[in-house]
Amino acid sequence: MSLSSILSADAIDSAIKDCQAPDSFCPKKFFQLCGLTKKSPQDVKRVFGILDNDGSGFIEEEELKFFLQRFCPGARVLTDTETKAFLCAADDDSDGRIGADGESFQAYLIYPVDMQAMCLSDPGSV
Ligand SMILES: [Ca+2]
Repeated sequence: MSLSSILSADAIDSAIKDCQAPDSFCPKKFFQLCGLTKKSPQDVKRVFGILDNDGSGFIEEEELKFFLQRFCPGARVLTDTETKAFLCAADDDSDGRIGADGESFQAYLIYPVDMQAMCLSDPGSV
């Protein structure tokens, strides 16, 4: 199981390219660009499972850091600022990780609330 069996390579590519500059990563935009927001809840759950590299049922800070590399092995790691903003945005019970069972992950993807405000300042708006 890999992300490329769920998402198209082209979409992943454009999502990765969009956030190549450090601190330009916006999770909501990334999920839109890579096509995940159009996927079924089952597919979103599968993606969650891939991002949860150690199978703990949660996406921890350390796993979030390598988030982009799960999509594309040559991608950069997220900066501390990006990791913390991502975590903060999707961690709805403030336990320092995203989970369980992909619920807050899905809620974040499908029903984003005030996510624009959570996005890091966008230096070169695309
Ligand atoms: Ca984990």
